[in-house]
This record gives sequence, structure tokens and C-alpha cells, in this order.
Amino acid sequence: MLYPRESETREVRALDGIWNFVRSDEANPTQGIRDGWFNDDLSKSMPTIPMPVPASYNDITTEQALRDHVGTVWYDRKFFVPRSWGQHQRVWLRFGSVHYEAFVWINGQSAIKHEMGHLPFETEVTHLLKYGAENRITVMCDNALIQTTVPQGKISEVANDQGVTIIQSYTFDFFNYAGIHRSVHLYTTPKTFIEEVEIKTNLSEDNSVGTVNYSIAVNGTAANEADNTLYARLQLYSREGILVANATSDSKLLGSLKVENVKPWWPYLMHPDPGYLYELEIKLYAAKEQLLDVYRLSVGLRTLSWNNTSFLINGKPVYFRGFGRHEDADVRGKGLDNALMTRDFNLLKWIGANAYRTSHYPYSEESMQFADQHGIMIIDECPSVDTENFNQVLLDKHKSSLEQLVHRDRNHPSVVMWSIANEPRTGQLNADTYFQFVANFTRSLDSTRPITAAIAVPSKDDKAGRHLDIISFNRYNAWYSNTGRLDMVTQRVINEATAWNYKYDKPVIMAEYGADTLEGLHLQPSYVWSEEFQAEVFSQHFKAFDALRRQKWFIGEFVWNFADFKTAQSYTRVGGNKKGVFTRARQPKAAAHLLRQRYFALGREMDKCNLPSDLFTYIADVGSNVQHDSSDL
Ligand code: GCB
Repeated sequence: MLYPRESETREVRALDGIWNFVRSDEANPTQGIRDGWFNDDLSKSMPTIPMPVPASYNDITTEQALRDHVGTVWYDRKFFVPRSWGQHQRVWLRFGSVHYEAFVWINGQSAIKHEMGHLPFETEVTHLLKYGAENRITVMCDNALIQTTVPQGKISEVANDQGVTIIQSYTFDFFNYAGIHRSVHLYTTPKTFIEEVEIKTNLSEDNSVGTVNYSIAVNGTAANEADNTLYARLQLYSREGILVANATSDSKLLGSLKVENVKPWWPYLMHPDPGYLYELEIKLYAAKEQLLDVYRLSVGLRTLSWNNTSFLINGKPVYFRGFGRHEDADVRGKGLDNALMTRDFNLLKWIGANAYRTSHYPYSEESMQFADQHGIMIIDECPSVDTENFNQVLLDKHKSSLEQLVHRDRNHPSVVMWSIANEPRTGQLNADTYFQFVANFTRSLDSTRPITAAIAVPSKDDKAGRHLDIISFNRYNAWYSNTGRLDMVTQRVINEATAWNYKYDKPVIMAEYGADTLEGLHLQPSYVWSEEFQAEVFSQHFKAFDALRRQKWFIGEFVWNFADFKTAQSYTRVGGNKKGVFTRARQPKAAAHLLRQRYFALGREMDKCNLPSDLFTYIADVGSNVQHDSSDL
């Protein structure tokens, strides 16, 4: 699915802004459907409140009932469609994401239904719109998670002081934010248009010549009537706007472009000019040079390869230094926020990270574009978290989530790996065949990237790792196990990573480690929840990572978490999960400075990157040959 972009042949209009909103009665979630709330303005059926789009609805009001609501909510708004859109073109409605299930009507007529949070969906609405007139869009969104949704949850009825109430429970800890999380777009295409583009890139062994292999899928009547007459002309421009390659496709709309003296796409700090992107202009023609459609997309040329000891980009081994993250913020919840996204990328670069995992669901398309531009490598995770009770319905939806994800993200150079699950219960017997299906399916969609999953069961119990290319494991030494024991971290991390490698003979990543830390809490000697403790937990892990790095097959370290985030209420969480290196307001805790020194030191050692001038604070004018020991005190 292509991101909506304007061009000579396309127009894009966002429907973001303030919509009208109704929370359904939890005990009567289908009332709006039965009473046909979509047939007229919502306000004619129920009192409405203003609700921003994009945003999660949970934290917008002061009502506990809305924050913790389970079931359906309704949105609507009016919009104009220009008269000109009614002629010689088609109009599409596209949602960046609605969590979890969405039902959409245009002018009272059903337009589309979609199940799965964090992923885009679209439909043609040409025939549903009124041109040169006002239109209405109505959306019903359902946040209920059950055993056959991805991720899974449970709904139960529990007695309360008023009788019974509906409780949504889930085993993952992040808050189940819901609503219209990303932008809503209307866009036009010509009648026959470029529907899909798949790009695969290659480099010569010395990285001097690049190849862009493309395949284009067309939608439209011209394709059906006169297949053989369609062709595409492609032009590749450098960042500086210079034409570096061009090609004319065959009638199957396949082909390749060759780029001499190519500038490969490199990760941040692995090269002085990371995130180099070309612009590919695709023009679709019918016979007699009739231009049908134009679409442009960014292309980064790079190769990925992997074996049982390493992961290489452009032939060079990669060591990942990064984070697990969340799309999460005060007030907005999981709503797309360009200011926050830009701040986050500035912080990633400030701290010297070169990667993150989109734990535990796909992140916004806008953030994927940012990652391409900044050279941040992405381990792209589907929304399967804590998966258990494996069954066929779940398997089909899990596969569908990966199909949607791969189709959305396959052209991003920043995406270097697919993560097919976080902490699935892979000790269970049927996890073996379940993950065999999921992994093979993902490989059938894209064989150019390795597959991983973040596993938390002990390696001896795991039944999924053999289906992966790279093993990622999550472990909280000195936090969930041996709480407070800084002397029980280093050797345990070394032992566990070694056990994973011994069992599967594959590269290993530590995908999560960390400690909850209350900003501003200082305790010396360090004590759990203090800023000192977080820094010391990190340092004990660093020792393990350095010992493991010497083994070659250990290829990355990911802190949990980039920033503090909201969770469901629990006595283990003080206002949310506080394992952030940054606060929820995106300010550094003490450990951020330590991590920054490590990430840049690793970049310096491995990739000869420059160090920022403020990395080490001036302390004293002592020569490096001055020796200190305790007798100096
Ligand atoms: C984990 C999960 C992550 C949690 C984290 C924690 O293992 O993968 O989603 O937030 O632990 O802090 O408990």
C-alpha cells in the first residue's frame, strides 16, 4: 500500500482536526448500529463531545469512564469535496491507523471495515461522495481485545457496587490506547493508476554500482482492456536533484535501474553521510505517450546479509545499539504527533543510537520515513504480544498483520529485520508449528530481511527460535529477578546469551533490559527505582555486552525503554512504566548521559565516528598518567 502523495496526477487532503465523538454504553455496544447512528449527524442521535484526530481518545477528557472505556465509540465530521474531483478520476479514503477495529460510513453508506491496530487501510469512495457538496464520514471504533485478536486480551463481567461491569484485561503492560491514531486522508488518483510499487536494491561487491529493481502493479480499466500497451518510465534523482539513472519498463511493468558511483544508504554513525536517499519518479503511460499517473518515492540503496555469526549492511558487520520504544505521550496517547516524533529522532541522534525496535506494533509511516532519512535501523514488529493459546483463527490474523506490515514497509531502507512477535509463550508445545507457519509466511512475503522475535522464555524451553534467523531475548536481571542485586547481572547475561547461541547457532541480540526509575529520585548507595540504580544496572550489562561482543555472534543491545510510558493500573507501576532513559516529557534521566557515552564510544570503536564535543564534561586538569588508588584519599 503506497503512502498518499501529491503529484501532477494526484491530490491529497487530510481530514484531521476536531471531530464529533460519542462513547457508547458499555452494556449496549451495538446500539449505534441498530439505531443507525451513521444515517445522520451523530449529534442527532446522542450528545457529542469534541475529539481531536489524530489522537487516542482516552486521556482527552477528565472522565475515568472514557479513559477506561471498553467497546465501541463513534466519530463523525463533515467535509467538502471539490466539484473537480468528480470528473475523470477516482477518490480514495485512507486511515493511517485506528485501534483496534474500525467500521466506516460515508454519507450513511458502508465504506470499509478493518480489524488490526497500527496499520493503514483504504478503500475507494468515488461512488459514495457528493461532489461540490458537503459529505459526512462516520467511524465506529471498537477497542475490545479477545483471545482471537492481535494482540490478545480477555473481556469479563465482574461485580461492582452498581451490579456488574465489563473489564478488559491483557497481559502486556502498555495501556490499550484507542481511537483514530493517525491521519485520515482523502486522495485522488487517475482512473488507471500505480497501485503498488515494490523496490529491491543491490550493490556491487565494492559498493560502487547500485541496482534498483522495481515492480509496479496497476489498478484500473486501461490495464484490463489494453494490458500490453501500459508501460512506465522511471527516473532516479540524487539528493541534489541530479538525474542519475533512467529506464523504461517492459509491459509487465518490471525492470531495473543501474546507478554508477552510487551513494549507499548507511546507518547513522556508520558513515559520514548516513540515510542517503534518492528520489524515484515513476510515470505510467498508455499507448501513444499518454501520461496516466505519476508517483514519487524515496529509495535508499543498500544490501542486507546474515549468517550464523553476523548481520551485515553493505557488507559491513552491524552492531545494534538502540532501544525498545512505544508510541506514547501525555494527553495524545498513541496519536501521531509531529513535534514529538521530531524530538524523539533528535534524542536518538543525541544519544548515539543507531536502531530501535517498533515494540510492540507497527509505528507511523511518517516515523518510518524519518528513520530512512536519518539512518536509524528499524526492527519492524507486528502487533503480536504475549501470544498464547495458539489457534487457527489467531494464526490467520497474525499472518494478516504481517502481510499488511510487509506491504506497508517493504520499501523502507531503514527496515532491516521483521520481528514476528514479542514474548510469545514459546514454551507451549504447539508454539513450534505455529511459529513455523508465521516465520515461513513472512519469508514468503520478503526474503531480503532476516526474521526475529523477542523471546522471554528460558532458552531450554523455547520452541520457536529454530524458525528465526536472529535470536532476540528479553531479560530483567536485578529487576524482575534478583531485584536490587547488581552483583547478579553480568555473568547471568553472558550465560543466557551464550545458551541461546549454543542452542540455535544464530546471532543473538539482547532486545530488552532495564530498571524502573523515578525521575528525580536519588539514593546513594543505589537502590531500586533511583536514578543511580538505573545507571548501575546499565553499567553491569555493558560489562556483559563487551565480553559477549568478543564472541562475534552477539550483535546488539537494546535498552528497555526509550521513554517512560503509560500502562494499565497496577501496583508495580507508579503512574506507568518508568524504565525510560528519557522521561515521558522527553528529558534525560541520569542514565541517558551514561548510555550516550557508551553508544558513541561503540560508534567510535567500530565505525570511527566523530565524538560530540560535549560528550565528556570537563572535570579537572589531571594528566592521564596520574594514578589513583584508595590510598590517595
Ligand atoms: C517485557 C515486555 C515489555 C514490558 C517490560 C517491563 O518483557 O516485553 O513490554 O514493558 O517487560 O518493563 O515489564
